[in-house]
Amino acid sequence: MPKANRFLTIEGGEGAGKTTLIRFLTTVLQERGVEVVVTREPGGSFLGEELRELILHPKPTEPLCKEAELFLFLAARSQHIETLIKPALEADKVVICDRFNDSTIAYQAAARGFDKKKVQNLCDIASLCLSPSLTLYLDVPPSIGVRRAHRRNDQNGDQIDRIEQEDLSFHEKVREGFLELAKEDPKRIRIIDTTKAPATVKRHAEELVQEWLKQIL
Ligand code: T5A
Repeated sequence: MPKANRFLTIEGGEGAGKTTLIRFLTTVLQERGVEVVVTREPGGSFLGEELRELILHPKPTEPLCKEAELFLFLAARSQHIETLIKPALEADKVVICDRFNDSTIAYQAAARGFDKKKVQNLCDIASLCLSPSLTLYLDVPPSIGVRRAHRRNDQNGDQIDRIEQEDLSFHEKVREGFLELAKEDPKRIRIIDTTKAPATVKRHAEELVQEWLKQIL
């Protein structure tokens, strides 16, 4: 496994602003002459994108049980690492990944109710023990984030996905799960308040990433 110090993950609940921020950070890094690979979970490989569709927009004929959901996320991750993340890190590129193991802990353990330690052990297996050296957790109350995600879907003509459809209490548990992870590992997981104006969010994220670049380049 390559050194993972160039591996950056962006985490958050629904509509937290991950996509928006990743676009901005990619530009910041490229302007510094850094080669960047941007990817997402579930997804990032052929199998991962197929699994994404099955997980987020399954055929209505058969509800997806939570155990199958957990293992599909993990399967997508292993394939993603083998085919895209590992080769990019080995080529000394910076990899920015939209979601990774922390999402599985927040969604499948904290919100779906699986035992956290067991899910962490499964994540270690699925991710070949690869861990990011910096994670930006974008924090927003679900009442705001879900509204933003719905508005964006309406504007883009996108369908609301299976997990976005969960009720607010589910998304509150996801948020608590992320905040607990950030408390446990404050050096790696940095919290950014995305109720703030986009310019403020970008400035905070850029400061953290510039600091990180000093350590990894
Ligand atoms: N999942 C994933 C699991 O359950 N387990 C796992 O292990 C993994 C890997 C993936 C789903 O799968 C689940 C989690 C998810 O439910 P996704 O597409 O990655 O789906 O997740 P979403 O949260 O749905 O991501 P979105 O793409 O919908 O939201 P983003 O990217 O966080 O938000 P973004 O940037 O599109 O912004 C949303 C809207 O808000 C505006 C933007 O312009 C946009 O319109 N916005 C702001 N508005 C005001 N102030 C700000 N600061 C703003 N920042 C952005």
